[in-house]
Amino acid sequence: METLEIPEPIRERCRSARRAVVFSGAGVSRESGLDTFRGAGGLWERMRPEELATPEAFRADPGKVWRWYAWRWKTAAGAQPNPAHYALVRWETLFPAFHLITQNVDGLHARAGSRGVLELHGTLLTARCHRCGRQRDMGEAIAASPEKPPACDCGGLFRPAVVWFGENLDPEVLSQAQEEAARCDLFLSVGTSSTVYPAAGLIELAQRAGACVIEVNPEPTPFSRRMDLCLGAPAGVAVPFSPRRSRAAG
Ligand code: BV8
Ligand code: ZN
Repeated sequence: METLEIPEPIRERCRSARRAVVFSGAGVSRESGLDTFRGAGGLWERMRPEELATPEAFRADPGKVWRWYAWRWKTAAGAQPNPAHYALVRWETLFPAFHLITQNVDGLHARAGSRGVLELHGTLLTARCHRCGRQRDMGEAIAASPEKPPACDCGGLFRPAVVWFGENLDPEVLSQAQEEAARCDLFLSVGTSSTVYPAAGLIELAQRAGACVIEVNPEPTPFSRRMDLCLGAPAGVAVPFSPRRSRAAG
């Protein structure tokens, strides 16, 4: 079902929900002017992930990987949060417990005002030494060395503090995300192709927990057929109009 109409039984489940989880992906930032990864016009249409978003790629050509992330950092720094980001800030106040879990590395949820965002795939805003783990501001690192990754005092190279393919997610962030997905009663998946694991596994955890699971995406995903509701619209349109807990429901 691809509609913005929300059937009454789903509205009721949203109104009575006590633990809500939102799981977001690149589509949420599309209306801020940032490219998605997959799908029409996505970043991966022009380049292969294994050429850029892997530790092997960084070892083989650190300059190429650094310049790509410098470009993405500049694009993200110049972008503004959109109505979907702002609507999700309000979601914090609508439920007794609320968690925002994102695959995005652009920092736009926090810039909109969301608190305690669980960033599953790290952040583009921080650089980290690949050898000793020292961290510094990504913007400063790019300004100091725009063409190649700057060297750390330990002799290692700085890289973006994101999670590349083949790398483990931060175990604490992942386990908190899994815990919240497994005990929520409302789960909104928004702007994600739901193809990258273990992140996409959160949807299954919420389904197994019996949560009401809603997807917001103009295109179908591998999970669409198993959703309680699919809203086939851009995030900036659908999220602000998504069902909320009404005052009357207390
Ligand atoms: C790991 C960060 C252990 C950096 C990214 C199980 C099964 C199969 C494969 C695996 C598996 N477990 C692990 C794997 C391997 C791999 C994986 O998932 N591969 C897939 C692709 C087959 N996973 C890993 O490697 C993970 N690590 O498992 O560690 C391990 C250790 C050693 C060896 C093996 C395993 C690490 C994955 C982290 C990858 N990091 N990026 C960076 O950003 O550069 S991935 C990248 O995809 C993105 O950054 C993002 O974080 C992630 C998810 O993408 P989406 O956010 O969903 O974006 P996408 O473009 O795909 O979709 C956008 C959607 O928006 C579309 O559906 C579109 O229709 C929609 N849209 C468009 N406009 C709008 C919209 N929606 C709403 N509104 C709009 N306006
Ligand atoms: Zn170092």
